[in-house]
Amino acid sequence: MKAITTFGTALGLALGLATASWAGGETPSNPEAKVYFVNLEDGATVASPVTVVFGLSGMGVAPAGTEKENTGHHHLLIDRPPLGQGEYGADELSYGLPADEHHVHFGGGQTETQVELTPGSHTLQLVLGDLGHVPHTTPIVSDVITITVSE
Ligand SMILES: [Cu+2]
Repeated sequence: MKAITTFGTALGLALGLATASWAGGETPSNPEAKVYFVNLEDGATVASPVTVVFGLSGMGVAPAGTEKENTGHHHLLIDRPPLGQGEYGADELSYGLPADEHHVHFGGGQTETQVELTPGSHTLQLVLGDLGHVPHTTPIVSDVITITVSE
């Protein structure tokens, strides 16, 4: 993932494509599709580990690497700007999401997880990625929610 991202960044700079636009990668989505948090609401107070259940309508879940129309796998963005924003926002839309503590991939096709979060306020966002971890065009993203983890 790191290698792909680095290559993508270099390519983007070389071609002068580092412009921010609300487009994703080469894989088309169903623009009507929705990804959402099933069990968490914006403003909720929860205990860690936090169970997060991913909802998807209008498209299907498939493991990473699966070439099948109208499918993707879930990614959980933790404590970072909304998809497409921030320093690498344009790159991640075109070249894919990194894998680190702020970007958790569910390439096995999982539809829920448990995350350990420190007490305090955290933001979460769900993003569907294609077989190569790149957001679709149109990107399928949830609202960013803010939750509070109790002591
Ligand atoms: Cu991924």
